Amino acid sequence: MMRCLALDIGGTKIASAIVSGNQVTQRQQIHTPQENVVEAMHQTLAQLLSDYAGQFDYVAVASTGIINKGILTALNPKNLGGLAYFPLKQSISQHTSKPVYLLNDAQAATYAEYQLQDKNNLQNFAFITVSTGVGGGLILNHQLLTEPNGIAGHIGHTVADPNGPVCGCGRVGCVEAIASGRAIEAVSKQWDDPCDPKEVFARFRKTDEKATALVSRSAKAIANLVADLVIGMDVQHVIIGGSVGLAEGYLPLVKQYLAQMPEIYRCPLDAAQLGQDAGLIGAAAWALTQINR
Ligand code: ADP
Ligand code: BMX
Ligand code: ZN
Repeated sequence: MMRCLALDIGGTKIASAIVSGNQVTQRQQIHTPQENVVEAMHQTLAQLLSDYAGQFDYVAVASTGIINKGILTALNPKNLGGLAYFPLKQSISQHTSKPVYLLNDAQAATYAEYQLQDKNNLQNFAFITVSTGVGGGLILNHQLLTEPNGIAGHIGHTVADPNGPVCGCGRVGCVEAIASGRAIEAVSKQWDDPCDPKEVFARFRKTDEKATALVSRSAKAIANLVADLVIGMDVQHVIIGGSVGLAEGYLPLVKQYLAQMPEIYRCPLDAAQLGQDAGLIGAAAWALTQINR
């Protein structure tokens, strides 16, 4: 069995592990650098490659940002401490002679979760991560969309409210500017009793009014995004991941908002079965399809 060094680079955390099939071992998790990001990212990757030296046959990276030809271009640089451009493949290849494969983090998670579905009866499928940002991946006609520019699936940057806040990507009112962990934090840190998103959810579960309104605003935007996927692309099933998406009480609320829409806009909605490992497992598995191409 081929051993993969899998990395999942998010706006908040970087997970790493050795993945063989669906077996995840030696998992580590560190914070994503937020300052001096270019230098810190090179150093972090160098450290990870040395930590796992000699234990893998190939490297697979799931990363936040638009991943095209080995380059990371942030759509929303604010999610990466201002990092807008990073030569991800080159940075890693300096430290290993093994092949390196890269794709977007949400695309990777999409691929992993799709493998667990009844694929013959599921033509169009999507995954949404509600995390630092809001990411997504699309399977259309059984195929994960990654070509031609790595952009497909960046559905967090469709518009939820044209009168909403300016998104870090420069557009006004993106889903990400309303629903993401960062969007929740932007509001909750301004409260008289400020708190982080984790605490917002704790208060929401105790039915605090402000917290409930903030979580509901996020869940409503995600429900509308699901409806748009169904009506725009005949998506048949959507999976939700990310620390906000998987937070207790969140998915039921999204389902509740979706249930209020006309039936044609609805589809089954579930939590990521692989939880926080979807990106790692998906990157490892997708890379194999590239090796055998
Ligand atoms: P990444 O974006 O790096 O993939 P996560 O999926 O963990 O990482 O998402 C990070 C975001 O989720 C942050 O905005 C953080 O505040 C928020 N978050 C982390 N833990 C929780 C939690 N238990 N409940 C709700 N939100 C959380
Ligand atoms: C942003 C964008 C996507 C990413 C999504 C979720 C950047 C840096 N990232 O929309 O590429 O998939 O966030 O990323 O522009 P995460 O960091 O929340 O996991
Ligand atoms: Zn945006």
